[in-house]
Amino acid sequence: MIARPLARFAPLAAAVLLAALSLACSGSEGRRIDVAAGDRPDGSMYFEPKTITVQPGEKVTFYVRNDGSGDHEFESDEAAIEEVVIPKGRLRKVAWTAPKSGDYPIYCDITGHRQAGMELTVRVQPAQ
Ligand SMILES: [Cu+2]
Repeated sequence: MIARPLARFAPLAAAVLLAALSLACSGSEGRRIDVAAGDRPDGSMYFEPKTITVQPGEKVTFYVRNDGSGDHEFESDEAAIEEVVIPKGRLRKVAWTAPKSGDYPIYCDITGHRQAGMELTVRVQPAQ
């Protein structure tokens, strides 16, 4: 049995707990977006998916996994994402807040990689 003074605060405690839980789940990370980086036997390279759609001002965290045979990078001058190196076989989290509407490239800046296909497009647009 809960003592009366405590029972009075139970709804408040529940609300605080719920708020803390929802923070832990959606959190400051925002939406999780998985991205795979890698290369194929024919020498071509990729980011998957090729196109990602987000809303202006949306907070997201890219989970970039390097499935390739060497190091790769994840960056964008246009979208203000500083270079992050993802070693072979590793995962790196990149937190980012989407800018104003538009299409922004994200790419790997290691020599030859972008030309080999390591570029994706982030489309920033309001919810439909
Ligand atoms: Cu690369």
